[in-house]
Amino acid sequence: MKQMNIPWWKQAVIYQVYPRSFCDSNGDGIGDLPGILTKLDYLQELGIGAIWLSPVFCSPQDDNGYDISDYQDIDPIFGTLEDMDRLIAEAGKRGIRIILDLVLNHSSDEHRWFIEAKKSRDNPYHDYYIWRDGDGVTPPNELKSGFGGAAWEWVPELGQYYFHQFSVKQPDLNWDNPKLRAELYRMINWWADRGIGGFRLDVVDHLGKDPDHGIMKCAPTLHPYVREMSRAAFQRPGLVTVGEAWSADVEGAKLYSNPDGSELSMVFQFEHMKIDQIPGKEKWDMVPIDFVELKKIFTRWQKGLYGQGWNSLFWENHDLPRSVSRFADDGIYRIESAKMLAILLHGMQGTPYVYQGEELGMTNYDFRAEECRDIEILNMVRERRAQGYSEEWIRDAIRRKGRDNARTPMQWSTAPNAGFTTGEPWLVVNPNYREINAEDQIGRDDSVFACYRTLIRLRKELPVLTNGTYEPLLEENRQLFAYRRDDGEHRLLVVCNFFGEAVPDPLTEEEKGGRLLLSSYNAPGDDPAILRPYEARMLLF
Ligand code: TEU
Ligand code: CA
Repeated sequence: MKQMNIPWWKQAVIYQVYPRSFCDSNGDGIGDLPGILTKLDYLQELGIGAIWLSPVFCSPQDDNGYDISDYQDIDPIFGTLEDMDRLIAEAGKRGIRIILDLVLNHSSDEHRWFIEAKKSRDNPYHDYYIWRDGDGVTPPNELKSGFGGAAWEWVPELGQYYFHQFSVKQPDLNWDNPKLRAELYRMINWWADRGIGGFRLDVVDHLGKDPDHGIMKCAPTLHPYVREMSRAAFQRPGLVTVGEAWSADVEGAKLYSNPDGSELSMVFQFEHMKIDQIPGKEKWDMVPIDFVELKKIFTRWQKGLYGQGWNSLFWENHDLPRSVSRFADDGIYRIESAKMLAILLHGMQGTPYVYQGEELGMTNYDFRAEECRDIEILNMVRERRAQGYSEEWIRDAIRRKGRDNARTPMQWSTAPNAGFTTGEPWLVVNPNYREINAEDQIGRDDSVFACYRTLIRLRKELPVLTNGTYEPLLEENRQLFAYRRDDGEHRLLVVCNFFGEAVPDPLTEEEKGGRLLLSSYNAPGDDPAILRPYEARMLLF
């Protein structure tokens, strides 16, 4: 029942692979491309249309590959260019496209361009980066790096500072230099010619900036640059592009995802991900989730982009904690609540993304600080210790928000190290793999995996999921998340109990006559007018 004239990515679900933690083929403890190749059948069984691959380019791995030293080669820890070609081909045979993760805001300080740029002020590559004169004592201004400390690093040989929004090993590229931009577009086309199906653009909102005026992102140059890049590299049939934009609001997203195709296919926006954070503070400084506000955020995006843009839908990625631990219950209702989150999100309009292990209901891990590997966590620990925060506070912050929660190795089976590696894993394996693993879940129809598989299939079969309007229901209800979709032919009703207490269902009458497509429970309850803890229902009319 494929609809004509609709881009594939409006009916597909995209699966994010964090290569380091997915599957290790050679026992060095680090996941790699040959490892991914052995899991393509698993992904085909799940039904996904594309893999978004976190960076596998050459990199000193200061930020796990988000610091690239060669955009046109594969880091030896992950494999070779031939492995990538094989991955493209083998995935293609299974109807799966490969989406690469382009980090264009910055490169590694070990990139050839930066090594050249540092040699002298008149080196041809000098202007590929952002330099300001100085005295080595007072940086050009107060701007801070995202990973702690000043955003300016002194280079004594040049008598200049360079600008870096992330670590010192991630110098910002100078997007105001047309030569640099052209060089990046050439590189993107080189990958597209190799058969790459799309690109995820890291921190796309940072490409336009004005550091002299304290502006790190969304400068007036931003959208012109994105449009130029789109004209130069993205106008190929079927190519999907998704920008990561923490700053995006609905109006901004309409530009990025303009249906005229002038910029990108869609952006990741993070409003729902900032909901447990004190405004203006860091992600570690948390407030309880305002559930009614959470619903309003989804409504604003669903209605705001309807017909005027395109949403991406996600609960997780490699920077975020596990959704079942953050928004639901990773204890006794882990399975029901993981399914509830899935049904809730996958009933909406947009392209859903599943982050590896989310389809199994993988959970956060209670890290000791010494077990962490992420540069962001390590910086936070250093800073907060210096500020006198207690060890208990720090550990709790890591457990709730640390990026390594998402990066513990994929839990394949009950074999040692969850079947991820035969060696020593680069990051601790969550010991709950004995209970939570793919091998156990693939075969059963009551698993979280089975729920995701069904949702992915439904999206291909039911046009209302792709095209239907979105109408929020019970907006002020403090426990239920409910909405209706309608495409003129079918109606879809999604009703979710977002919490761990049973609650009367005010929509019982409305549900009559609908066909239950999917529920977070395997069997109906005694009283259909009661929604059990984390009970979710998706009905078709
Ligand atoms: O993340 C963008 C970003 O702004 C992060 O600092 C984000 O705020 C943080 O991870 C939330 O915990 C992207 C990548 O997704 C991330 O992995 C990289 O570290 C970062 O860019 C730098 O490339
Ligand atoms: Ca390996």
